[in-house]
Amino acid sequence: MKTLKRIPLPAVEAALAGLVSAGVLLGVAQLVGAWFRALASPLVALGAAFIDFTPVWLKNFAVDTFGTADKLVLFISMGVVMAVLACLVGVLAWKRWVWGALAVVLLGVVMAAAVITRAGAVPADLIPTAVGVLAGLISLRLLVNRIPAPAVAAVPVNMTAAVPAGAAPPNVPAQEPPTATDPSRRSFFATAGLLAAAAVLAGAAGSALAGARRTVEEARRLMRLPAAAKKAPPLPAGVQSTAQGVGPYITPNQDFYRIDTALAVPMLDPKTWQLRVHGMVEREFTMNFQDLLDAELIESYTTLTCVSNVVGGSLAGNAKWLGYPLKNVLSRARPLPGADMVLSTSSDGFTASTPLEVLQDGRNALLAIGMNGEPLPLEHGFPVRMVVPGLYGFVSATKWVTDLEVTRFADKTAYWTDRGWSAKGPVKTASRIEAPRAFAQLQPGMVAVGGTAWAQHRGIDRVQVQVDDGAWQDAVLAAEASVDSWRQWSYRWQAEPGTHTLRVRAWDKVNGLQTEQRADPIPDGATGWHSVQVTVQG
Ligand SMILES: Nc1nc2c(c(=O)[nH]1)N[C@H]1C(S)=C(S)[C@@H](COP(=O)(O)O)O[C@H]1N2
Ligand SMILES: [Mo]
Repeated sequence: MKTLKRIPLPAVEAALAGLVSAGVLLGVAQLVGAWFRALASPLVALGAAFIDFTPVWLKNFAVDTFGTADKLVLFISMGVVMAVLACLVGVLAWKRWVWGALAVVLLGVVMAAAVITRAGAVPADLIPTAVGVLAGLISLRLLVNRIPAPAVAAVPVNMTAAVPAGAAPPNVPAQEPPTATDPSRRSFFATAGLLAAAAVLAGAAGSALAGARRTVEEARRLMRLPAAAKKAPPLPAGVQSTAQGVGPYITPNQDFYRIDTALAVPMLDPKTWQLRVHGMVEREFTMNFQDLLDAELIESYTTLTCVSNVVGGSLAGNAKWLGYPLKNVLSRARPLPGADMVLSTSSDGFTASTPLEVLQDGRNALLAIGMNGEPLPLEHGFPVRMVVPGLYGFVSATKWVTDLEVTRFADKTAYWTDRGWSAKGPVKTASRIEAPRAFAQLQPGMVAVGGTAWAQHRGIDRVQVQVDDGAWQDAVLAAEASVDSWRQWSYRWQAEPGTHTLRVRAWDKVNGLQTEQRADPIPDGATGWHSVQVTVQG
């Protein structure tokens, strides 16, 4: 009988291991990539690079032959090339794990190159590929380990008969080529099936997430904000400290601190966004985004602060907000007597408890849709968030807000209150030195000292600086845009050689001098005077 050359089953399994692991690599990368731009997904970047590298004659051939299906054909050929490579890597890894692993890393480097050479790529775009390669390696290892030893199946069937009778002990039964139902192979196929399913799920979830992100990003890009019915008064000249090194009076959106509990930024389409207003009110109602666009919007300069900010810390930012007064939302709902709190909830379940009275006392408490002339960035609550001057963010600044319940502090508690923070969170008066930086090395002579102080909704009316144990000196206050936003200051210091401590303290217009007593952020905000140490060269 003629010897039929058969591919040994373990080699088929090894190729399958390679295929499945390639799927795991790409699926995981696709899922992680949902948190990055589209071109950070190795599959998308490879596709783009594939198109760039296709020779013109082949492109023309593809267009001539396949017409508008040319891209599809290109991608299918790319898929075939990748599948073949994946099978080869699988076999390689089965023969010699180190070579297989090296081949995966090498292919990972090729994918990384495709990602990083795309226009506008940043190093962080490599994270999806890196995580994907790691997942692919683990998958490959798991599968290769489950392929039974090659010796058994590598022997062609008809060769068994050719082995001299005495070569095998007589009690060894004739060896059957293993089949897929062989119990020793079940573990391999079960693992391969599980991993393949996981890869498909990860890839599908990643694509869906990325798709939602692109829909929402597109909606944001196309959004035109209406003009404010009541504009913020123009910024007075001189709101900026004259000292170099002090941050900008208006914090650019991309530099604005971000604090939230969201693992993935919620993706809310303004077309379907709704705000439910209910609870202890005479009239419950729901409003949509168009209602907000059509309403009389106002602008305000309001500084936002996080309760977790330490003395001298950077968890504060100042922006021009555009939004609809929460006072108007509430007057439409008509709160019932006894209500003293509005519990706001975001689409991802975060809650904040805001005193009702603060939302009704006439300050610029907003359902904000604009931040520094743009729609809210996705990370800062797109399409709608709350902004309330004078309260820390954790009790007032709910991003991606979708629900307002009028209730009582006695009946409901909010996210951070349940975790040991206070139920109410009025901002504490704070001041910080931003220039010079701590541990700066300075030249003797005139040094421009400067920074920021805030006491939202009360306003800052005095800032003083102390050098070592000297007398407190008045700093020069920058212009005040509103009592709801921070106030910068500057101070000219004649620096003499040596190591010095600079200290700052501020007064607000209602409570006077900020307290010197040090307190930790938990449960209701840090207090204490900020100081920095600097060295003046001799
Ligand atoms: N949905 C949601 N909104 C939220 C939070 C959150 O975790 N989830 N954190 C709050 C806290 S603690 C602060 S300090 C501010 C920060 O807003 P920002 O990230 O725009 O600076 O958002 C508030 N709004
Ligand atoms: Mo916060």
